[in-house]
Amino acid sequence: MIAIDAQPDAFAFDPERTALVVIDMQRDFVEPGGFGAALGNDVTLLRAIIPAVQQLLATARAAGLLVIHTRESHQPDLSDCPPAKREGAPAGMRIGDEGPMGRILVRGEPGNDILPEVAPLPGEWIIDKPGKGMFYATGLQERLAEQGIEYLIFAGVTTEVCVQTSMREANDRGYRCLLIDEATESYFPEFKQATLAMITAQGGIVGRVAQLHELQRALGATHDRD
Ligand code: TIU
Repeated sequence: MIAIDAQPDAFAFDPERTALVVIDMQRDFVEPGGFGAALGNDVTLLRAIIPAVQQLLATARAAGLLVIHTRESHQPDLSDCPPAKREGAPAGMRIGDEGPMGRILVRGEPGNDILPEVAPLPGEWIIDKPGKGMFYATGLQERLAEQGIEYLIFAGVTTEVCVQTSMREANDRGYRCLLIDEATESYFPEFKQATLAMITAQGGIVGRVAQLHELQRALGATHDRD
């Protein structure tokens, strides 16, 4: 077991039973001209975490952790997209509508791809999820159980939507969860800070939060590894 400094207190984990989960680092959320930008968001905030996610991936890969990437995505016929999930956005910006990078949040469209800078390597898991959380309708829990995974380290976007939802789902399923501060971001900086505060309040009610260098030091990586 390894223990690292975290908030509100140390996060102890066994690397052999730990997976890194990178949530939804997709072109549609992070690139200019994508879904996130079309909704009026400033994507430069999200792009700023790309180096940290790259370093985190390098650290996890070097340590032999299971690496999992998720994508928020739907079938082309939208059979896995409940009407309630489409209804909120203005016409032309709904899931399945034609956007600047193809049909919004539809599997196989260019915008649905993971950013090339943080692309999965062969053998890493890619989980397509129709919800904000990574367990809903994905079969992930069974796959993690088969691998004996008990600890999950989180990164990705956006902190208060898909990252937090996935972390809460994981916490309810008994996983011990850690979020890496520099490797997650929101379109709304105050929402990120509020989310970190929510996660770590009440003795770490949803998990723990650590700085990237704490994990790198524990796993024997250097700070600027890429
Ligand atoms: N991945 C994810 O967080 N999906 C979202 O829709 N996030 C927003 O902040 N909109």
